[in-house]
Amino acid sequence: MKKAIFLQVLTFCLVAAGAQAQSLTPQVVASGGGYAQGGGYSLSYTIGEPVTATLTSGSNILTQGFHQPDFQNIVKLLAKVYLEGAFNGANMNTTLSTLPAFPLTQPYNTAPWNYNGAEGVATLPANVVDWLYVELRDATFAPVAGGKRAVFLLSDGTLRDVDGTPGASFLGAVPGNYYVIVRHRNHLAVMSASQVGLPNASVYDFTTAAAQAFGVNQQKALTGGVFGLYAADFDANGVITVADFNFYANTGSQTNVYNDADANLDKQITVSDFNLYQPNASVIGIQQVRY
Ligand SMILES: [Ca+2]
Ligand SMILES: [Ca+2]
Repeated sequence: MKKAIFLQVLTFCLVAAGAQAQSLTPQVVASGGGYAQGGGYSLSYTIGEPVTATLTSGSNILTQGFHQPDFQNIVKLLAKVYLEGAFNGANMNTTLSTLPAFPLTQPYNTAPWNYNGAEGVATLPANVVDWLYVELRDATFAPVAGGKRAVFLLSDGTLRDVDGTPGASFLGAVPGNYYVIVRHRNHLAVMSASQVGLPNASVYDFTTAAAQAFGVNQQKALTGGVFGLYAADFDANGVITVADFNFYANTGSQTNVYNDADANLDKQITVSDFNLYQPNASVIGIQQVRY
């Protein structure tokens, strides 16, 4: 009897290859088998076990027995975004993630997102700015199966999945061309200017130009010639209006909190957050990102 303890390693390697993953650890009785590792890949095999499926992705081929029964496509997105509120001229502040109350599970399970994903971690990775909620849309901007994922935003603007790998891991999505929507709790959401072929080997970089986001005036020019999401869409409905001011005003001053009224993500709700709202009032997100 050979325990399939290699599965986690196998999962990691195949995710890195933009292929498949699963998470079961069942056992199987087989007449023989083995395990090998090298070059960033691991392989296990059993002899005498019926093959139940053959999976391919790019140049990777995997035949699957019944002790590896639950493979699921993972499509990887690599992207980079800045949040105006957290941006410090070079990268983004990670002040918020020093809070004891910083959530270890994704916070987009409330209105307006109502995303019920189970993304969470036991301990935060390094350099976390906050959680993001990322969506894939098809050519008609419609949601796609498996096209929702909450991930960490790191100080350099890159994404970090809760599975420990760079980027966002869309479980159950299929490789293809997608518009990518990036949402944050209190910044104006953006969508990629064009469809992005996923999995992507090079990062889709929203920060290099306003026009990396779909539509006119959907990103703000930041210090240093880079661009980021507009701060202070406090109610995250895709437009920055007096309703956002009211959200801020009704929340009132607070310290050491994880709260949507904290536009600059410094754990405090102060006039600094209003000062981010004021110049951004009346910025309107494209239809695809509005709730
Ligand atoms: Ca709003
Ligand atoms: Ca603040």
